[in-house]
Amino acid sequence: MTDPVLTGSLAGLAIVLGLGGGGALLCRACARLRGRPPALPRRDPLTGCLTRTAFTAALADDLRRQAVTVCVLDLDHFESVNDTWGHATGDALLAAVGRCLRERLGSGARITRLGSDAFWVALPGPARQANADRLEAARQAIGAVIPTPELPHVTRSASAGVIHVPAGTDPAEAIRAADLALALAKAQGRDQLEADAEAVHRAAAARARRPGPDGIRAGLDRDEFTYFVQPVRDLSTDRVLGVEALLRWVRPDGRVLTPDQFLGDPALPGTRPIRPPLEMTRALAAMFATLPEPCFTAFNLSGRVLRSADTGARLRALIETVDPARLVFEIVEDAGIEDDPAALPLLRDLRQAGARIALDDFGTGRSNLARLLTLPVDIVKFDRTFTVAATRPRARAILARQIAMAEDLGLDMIAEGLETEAQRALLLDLGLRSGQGYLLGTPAPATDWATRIAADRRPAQAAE
Ligand code: G
Ligand code: MN
Repeated sequence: MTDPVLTGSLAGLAIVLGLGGGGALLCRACARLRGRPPALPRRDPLTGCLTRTAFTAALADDLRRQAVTVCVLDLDHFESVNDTWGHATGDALLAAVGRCLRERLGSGARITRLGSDAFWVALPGPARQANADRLEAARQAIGAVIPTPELPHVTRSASAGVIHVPAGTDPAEAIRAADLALALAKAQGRDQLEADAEAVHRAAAARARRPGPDGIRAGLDRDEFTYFVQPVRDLSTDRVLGVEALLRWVRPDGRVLTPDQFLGDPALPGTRPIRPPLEMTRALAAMFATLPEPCFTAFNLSGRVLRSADTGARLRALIETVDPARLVFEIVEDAGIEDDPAALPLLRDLRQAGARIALDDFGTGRSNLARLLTLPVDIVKFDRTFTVAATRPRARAILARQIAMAEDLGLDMIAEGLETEAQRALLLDLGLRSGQGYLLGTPAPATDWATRIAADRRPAQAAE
């Protein structure tokens, strides 16, 4: 394809002369004859923006001389455009977005497109706030360039991360900071621009403190990851019905880290699922399935875990050795099962075998009524926010309706995050029978809880 916006005299000549690929070849040959390297395209043919090489060179040059506002902008849910409407439509849309950014930001702006739907923008100059305002105006204008009638159901928004850096900053470092700002904008719900340098600074510091992939791998090699469990109890009798397995990293210095401490925000890039060895998972579930009165073990299945290639084989191996009737799989909010062709059949198989599926954090985010339509579910776990809010009449009204609905659907229910006796009384009053939370037991090493539960049960059995 001939690039209509090639700069450089020889390539330009090829276009003027109407020469196609052969012309370009000819010109490259002329350039070699004249002892000059061929002119490289400086612009991306699709969007008219700078090529990445040209952008990087310009940014490095700007940063040698002055302060620069750097922005990483990403179209929200763009993958769905290519999937639904085809790549030609996706390309047209990107071209329109590129044009929009170039027009709005003017000739002083450096703009390049990365891979597919992300753009880097650099605005040289000291005017931090004015630059951020221009970027925000451009970001907001993007929605309007996406042709509405032709493309129904397309998200017309973009997220952006912005950082203002002084002269002398390493260009790669500036981009990294803008990327982090973008991750924050996405984590806060997309369709927004994040330019709070303080917030970016805090996120960068938190990330630096967090062990990286190498540290996590080393921890896995040293068997430092283990399961804690937290009991789920009958709210009236306190009988333990089962336990939820919670992954913990016990560091050599004795500190116990929770997944959000060692993985960070799941919305931030670079997090990956961590799974203890299958044998550990089996041993844990077997421990509780073989207590005097067996109880279930619930495992959390995040989207990342569900989408991992070997998860199906692991879970099928698990139900071969542990009675599936003693297993619960909790689907957490970001699970993205609808987007994964293997996940739904896997859940159906597990259920067919007798395991139960729970919807975790029910009532928040994407863990909602719509999911009951698409997923095979046996249990809903009401999010902690309902337990906390249960003192308020409005929250009680919402909860009462949800409980009635879950009853109609034949679902079991567990209330999460119980911390006070007052909450227990309110929830019992609403008809909830099972719960979990610090009031009923804190997460602790699995053997501690297995010992306690077994001890609680023996006298009761002896009395029978
Ligand atoms: O989303 P999920 O239910 O899987 O979250 C379990 C997490 O909730 C655990 O890490 C546990 O430490 C925490 N948790 C358990 N009980 C309580 C509670 O009563 N209050 C609060 N704030 N957190 C709890
Ligand atoms: Mn859970």
